[in-house]
Amino acid sequence: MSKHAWWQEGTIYQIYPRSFMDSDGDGIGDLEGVRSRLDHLVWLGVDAIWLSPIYPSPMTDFGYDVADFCAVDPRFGTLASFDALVRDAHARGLKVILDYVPNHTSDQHPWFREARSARDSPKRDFYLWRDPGPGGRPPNNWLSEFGGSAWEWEPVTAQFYCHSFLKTQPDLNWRNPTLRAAMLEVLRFWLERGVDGFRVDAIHHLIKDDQYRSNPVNPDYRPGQPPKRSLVRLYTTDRPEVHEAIGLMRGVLDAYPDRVLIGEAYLPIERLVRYYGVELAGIHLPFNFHLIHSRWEAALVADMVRRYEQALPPGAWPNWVLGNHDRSRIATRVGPRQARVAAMLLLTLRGTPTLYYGDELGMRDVPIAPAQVQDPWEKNEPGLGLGRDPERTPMQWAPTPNAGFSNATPWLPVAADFGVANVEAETADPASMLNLYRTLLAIRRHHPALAVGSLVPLDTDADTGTDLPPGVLAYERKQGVDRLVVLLNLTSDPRRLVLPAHLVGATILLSTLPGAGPDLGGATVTLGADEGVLMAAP
Ligand code: TEU
Repeated sequence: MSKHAWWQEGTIYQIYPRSFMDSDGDGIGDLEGVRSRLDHLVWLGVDAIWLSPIYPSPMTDFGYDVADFCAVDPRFGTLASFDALVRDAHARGLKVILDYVPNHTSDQHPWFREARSARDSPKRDFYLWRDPGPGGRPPNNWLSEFGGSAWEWEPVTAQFYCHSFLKTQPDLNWRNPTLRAAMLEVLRFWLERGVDGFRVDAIHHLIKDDQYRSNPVNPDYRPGQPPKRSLVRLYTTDRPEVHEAIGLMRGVLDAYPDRVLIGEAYLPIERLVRYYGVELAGIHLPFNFHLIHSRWEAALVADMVRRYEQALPPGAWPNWVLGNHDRSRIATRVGPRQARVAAMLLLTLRGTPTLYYGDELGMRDVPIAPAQVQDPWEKNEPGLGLGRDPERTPMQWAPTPNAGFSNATPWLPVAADFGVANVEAETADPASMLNLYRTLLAIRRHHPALAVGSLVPLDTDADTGTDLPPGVLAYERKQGVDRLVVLLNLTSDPRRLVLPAHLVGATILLSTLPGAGPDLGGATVTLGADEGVLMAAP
C-alpha cells in the first residue's frame, strides 16, 4: 500500500463549468455536460476534477458571487445532477473538488439582504460595516481588487460595507463566531454529499485588520499596472488571524477520511508556505502560482524551484500550477512550442500538478472584442489588459459548430483555430499537445520517481563532469530504483550539454518534439530548439 494520499500522487484538472460542456443548449456549460465528458478525463489520465463555483449566483463575477452556498445554480443543474456527477466520477476513480468562497457572498445572499436592512439585524455583524470618514468619505484607503474603493455606501443604514472584490461581493466577517459556524456548516453539507475536498477562494483575503488601518502606498507602483497595486495590501491580506480560520476549516475536513484542502493565495514563497500551518494543520496544498508569474528563463525557474523546495516546511507537499481562469494561458505566455516544454515541466516537477482545462489542447487566449466583454474587471477598468475572458473561452471538443461545446452560440467566442485544436483532431494525431499531455500523465502514473520521488537539480559541476549550458533546466527524480532525468531547453536554439558521469547511458522515454529524439552522443546530449526530454537513468 502506498503511503501517499491521492492528492499527493494524483493530478488535478480545473474545470470552469461555464465553459466546459453545454448539455442543454443555452450556450453555458453545465454539470450534465461535465458528466458526459468524464470518460475523456479518464482517458487523459487525471485523478481529480476541481469545479469553479456551481452555486446559485447573480453571476456578476460568474459564480464567485454566491447567493446560496448549499445549492446548485439552475444554469448548471440541480443537486440531483450534482449527485449524479459525483457518483459517476467516483465510479471512474475520479475525485471531485468544489470551490469554496468564504471571503464574501453575493449582495443577493439572504444574509446580506437582511444585514443591510437594519443596523440591529442579527446578520449585520456577518459583514464589515464602518461609519464614514471625515467629509463622508470611505473609512480608509482600502482598494477593491477590481478597481475603486473597497467601501460601498449603504444609504438605508448610513454605513459603508467592505468588499475586496466587486461591490456585489460584500466581505464576510470571520471574526463573528455565528458566521464562522455557518460557513463551516457549508463544508459539512458538501462533505456529506461525498465531495473529496475544496479549493478555498482568495484565502489570503479572509481576515482584515481589526483596527481598519489604511494600507501604505507602494513605492514600486508604476502607471499601467492594475490600480490596486498602488497600495501594499498590508492590512487587507495575509493577516495573522487567517490561520485560525483555516485551522477551523481543516478541523471540519479531518472528521472525514481522505479529503483535501487547497487554498488560493497569491503570495511570495516565504509567506505562502505558512499556509501549510503549524505542524501542517493548515491547508494541504496552498496553490503555488510561481510558475505563472516567473519569467520563462531557465535560470529564473531553476532558482524559483530551489527557493520553493527550501522554503517548504518538513513534510509539506509541494504543488504547481501553470494556468487558471484568472491568468493568461500558458500557450499564449510562452508560445506553442515552449508550451510543450512547460507541460513536461509541470508534470515532472515534485508535487501535485493542477492543469487548467484546454491547456492540454494548447488552447490560447482568445481576443475579445469590446462588445463581447463579459468579465466585470475588464468592464470596471477597461483597456489595461486585465480582463479574464480570453482564458475562459469554450472547451474545443470537435471541428463542428461551436467546437462541439454547445448547440447554441456560446457565452464567449470560440477560438479561431478550433478546427485543428480540438479533442477529436488531437486524439487522432500522435504529435498533438493532447497526446503529449496524455503520455506525460501515463508516464507519471507508472513512475513513482515522478509521482512521489525526490527532486535533485542538475547544475554545472566540475566534480561530476556536468556541463549545463544557459537556458537549460535539468533535474533528476528518484524513488528507490526508479530514476528519471528531465532536460528542458527553454530557448529556441539547440543546446549541447554534458551529462554527469552517473547519468551517461540514460535512455529517452519521451521528447516534446514529435518524432525527433535528442541526438545521443554518450556523455553529451544535444537538445533541439524548444525541446524537452524525459530520460530513464542507466
Ligand atoms: O481570485 C482571488 C484573487 O486572489 C485575486 O486577487 C485574483 O488574483 C484577481 O482577482 C485576478 O483574477 C479569486 C477567483 O479566482 C477569481 O476568479 C474571483 O474573481 C475572485 O477570487 C473573487 O471571488
